[in-house]
Amino acid sequence: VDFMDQGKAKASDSPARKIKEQPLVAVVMGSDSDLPVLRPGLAILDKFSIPYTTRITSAHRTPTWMAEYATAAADNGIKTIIAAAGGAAHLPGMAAAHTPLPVIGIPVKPTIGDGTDSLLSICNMPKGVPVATVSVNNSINAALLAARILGSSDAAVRERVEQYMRDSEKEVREKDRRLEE
Ligand code: RP5
Repeated sequence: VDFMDQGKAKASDSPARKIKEQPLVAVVMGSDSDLPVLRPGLAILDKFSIPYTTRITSAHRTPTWMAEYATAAADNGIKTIIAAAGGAAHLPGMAAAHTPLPVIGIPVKPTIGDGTDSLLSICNMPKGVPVATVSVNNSINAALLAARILGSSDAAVRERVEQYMRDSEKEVREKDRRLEE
């Protein structure tokens, strides 16, 4: 799969790029069919200049590889894991079971149903193994949450989060102003 090991990805279907710097976020997915859902979030990580890597680590089809990857992530310099999966959606929870790093789960809407099953699979973790869960297909919030986690100890990233918040406020205020026109 040509996007594996890329250091950056664009919201559009871009060709693979080699990692140029130490990735801080690992974006793992159960299948390459999850990638379109992830692209808006990857675009946020790009916008914030947060280095990341994307990997397919299926909890079902590649269980040993999935466990090895999550287990080694912290020692490999990863600070936060974003894990996307649909349907039974075990990947975020299984990743969290193998790492002390914060794991953010993205429920992916499967071909059957509205994604509620993915959402419940990910957020209903038994106590002791937390997964921070965003709404169905919401890779943007997953990326923003990863940025906030990194920003708590990185002033440059925190400033980009604050700028994003200012920009969002400005955009909504502008829309509000236009309603009067
Ligand atoms: C999950 O099953 C993946 O995360 C994906 O969302 C879903 C379907 O995978 P494919 O059958 O499209 O590979 O493991």
